[in-house]
Amino acid sequence: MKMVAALLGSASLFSVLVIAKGSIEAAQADTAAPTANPAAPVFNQLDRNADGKLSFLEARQDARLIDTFYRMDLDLDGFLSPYELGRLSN
Ligand SMILES: [Ca+2]
Ligand SMILES: [Ca+2]
Repeated sequence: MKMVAALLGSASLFSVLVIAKGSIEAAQADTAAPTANPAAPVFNQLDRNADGKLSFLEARQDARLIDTFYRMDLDLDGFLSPYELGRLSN
C-alpha cells in the first residue's frame, strides 16, 4: 500500500512539473510573439534560428517575401521584424 502511495505521489509531482514547464513555454512564446500581430504564426515558422528577426535566407521560404523583402525592411537593418512582416497583409 505504501508503494502505491509513493507511485501516486511521484505521478502527481510529475504532472506538476509538466504543467509548470508548459506554463514557462507559454510565457516565453508570449514574449516572442505578440498576440495582436496576425503575422506572428508565420513569422515564428519562418524564423528558423528563433532570434526574433527574419534574414533574407529565412524569409525566402515564403515566395511572397522574395520580391518584397527589402521593401518591407522599413528600418533597413537587413532583417524583417514581426512588425515589418505584419505589414504584408495590408
Ligand atoms: Ca532569424
Ligand atoms: Ca528591419
